[in-house]
Amino acid sequence: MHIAFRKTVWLVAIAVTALIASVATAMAHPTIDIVASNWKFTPAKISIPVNEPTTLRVTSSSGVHGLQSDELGIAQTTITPDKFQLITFTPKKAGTYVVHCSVVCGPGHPDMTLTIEVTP
Ligand SMILES: [Cu+2]
Repeated sequence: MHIAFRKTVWLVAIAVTALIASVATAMAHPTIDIVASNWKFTPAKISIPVNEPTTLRVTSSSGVHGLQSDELGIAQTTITPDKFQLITFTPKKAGTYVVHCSVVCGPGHPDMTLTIEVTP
């Protein structure tokens, strides 16, 4: 009886610790929503920490666009309307990266950028 009670307390303690750890992880790495449209990314600028995995959830509200960055380790991703895609990468170096839309999408394409600030 006494041993069973101690075992229960121990298991509850482990469960609470695991819950706190998973909540802390989720808070430290929130998924960032990015909406591409003709011809901008919204938000146009994001800030993320260096050396930590970051996940972007991208979609388009108008037109077909894309994201790609060798420097940041973002593989070519074509962004299409009504489809949500997850892009996970880990920036290795702090700095400000101006990532251009990687799909020729029309007259506003040359100026369509997403600025990613990687903080130390
Ligand atoms: Cu474009």
